[in-house]
Amino acid sequence: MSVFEVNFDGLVGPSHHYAGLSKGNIASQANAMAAANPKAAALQGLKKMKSLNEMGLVQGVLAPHLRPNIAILRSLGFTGTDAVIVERAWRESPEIVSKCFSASPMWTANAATVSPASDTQDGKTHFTAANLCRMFHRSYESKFTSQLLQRMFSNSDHFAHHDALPSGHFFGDEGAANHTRLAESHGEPGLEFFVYGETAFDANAPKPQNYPARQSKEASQAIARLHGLNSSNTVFAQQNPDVIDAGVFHNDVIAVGTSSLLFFHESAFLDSEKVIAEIKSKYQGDSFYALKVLNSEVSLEDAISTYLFNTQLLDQSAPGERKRFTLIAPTECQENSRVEQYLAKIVASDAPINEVKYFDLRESMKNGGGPACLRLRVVLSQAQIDSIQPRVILNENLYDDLVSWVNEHYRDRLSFEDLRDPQLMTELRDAAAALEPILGLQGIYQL
Ligand code: SUG
Repeated sequence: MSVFEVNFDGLVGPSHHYAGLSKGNIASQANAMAAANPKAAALQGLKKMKSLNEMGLVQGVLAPHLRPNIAILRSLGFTGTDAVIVERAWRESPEIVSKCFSASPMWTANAATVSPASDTQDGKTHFTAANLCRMFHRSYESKFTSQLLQRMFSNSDHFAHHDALPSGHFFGDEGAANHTRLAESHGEPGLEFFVYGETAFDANAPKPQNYPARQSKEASQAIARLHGLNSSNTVFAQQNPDVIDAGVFHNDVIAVGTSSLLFFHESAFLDSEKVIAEIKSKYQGDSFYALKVLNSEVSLEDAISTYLFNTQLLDQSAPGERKRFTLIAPTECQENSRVEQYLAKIVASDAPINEVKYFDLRESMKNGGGPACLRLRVVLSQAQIDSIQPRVILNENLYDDLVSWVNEHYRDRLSFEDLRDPQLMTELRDAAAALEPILGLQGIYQL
């Protein structure tokens, strides 16, 4: 039975804007209040999805969330009609309005942690929606994310769903951005590698000083328990607190891995040698390759500004063949001569990355979201794929439908001030209503 690593990319929502909402995320802070182009953002994301599909990969789509989230504004004491609520909230706190309009669910690497059937005790694929409780504008995503995942992956013979972990920073969970699965091939039992930013229960353990550690060890351990993993197929490692303070707010900004390859910066983990030794001791197979990038090759600063590690690694090898991977990188990597030269050197070397493809994802990058942030990986067998709603799997028709939908419903300029325009809310709701049948998800937005 064929097994695939399916990338479910977040479709960028029509309220995409820049508001500097994420402390510790340098790009988000730097671009606060710049005008965004939601149409270009969505089309850039769709182009990446189409290209991966054309490379022969199974490509999925995750629907955007409905914005603004009026229920949250009501829960904060704003009353009246929906338009009045937005206007009142704007007058008191434009920041709250922005947070309730955020298109942040586009970064689906933060939607959930997923453990494939071949790793779990009961042989089902497990999903835990991330609570994202460290950032208010993301903390209410998990409710709709859970509903969406349960609707898409509804066959209980194949899939098990868990609620997001309890809120509060002790169990801060940012999903697959801090979770990597390593295995000889996607279909074989794998090793699940969890990277956390702090041990929340231990006040004396190392922690970042300036920026929040968004993932706790306690949260990662809870997810492993929920998913029926065990000590032989898990590794827990602490992210280096200094890199969090330098702007690495998720592990996927400093490391990326899939199947037999882990590509990481030397400063990524608190004790890299020990971490890699533990992975090697638990990994089942002979192909594991740890590709460490030294600071002298690519500085931490260049890694963060170009998102060299927020790239997608695609295992392109046929069974039994020598491993070869394609790297999907943002154009920012190409524009930095040091990073571009490093990548050219790697491709020419014996390391298993054989090709780099660059994509313009500038609109998402300006909020700190690169190629890897935009996708949630779900390893699925053909039988599992056959069990899910087919309109969420990309093909030429769906791509064309989504491009037409974006062209019809999205603005090409959205500034912070525009959020108070009552017409915008109508446009966002019309767009959501038109999207439901395109993705075969009628009623999902309960409009
Ligand atoms: O959570 N940015 C997101 C970026 C998430 C990137 N995801 C991964 N690395 N997997 C965040 O910080 C910025 C929103 C704003 O400022 O308007 C934001 O939420």
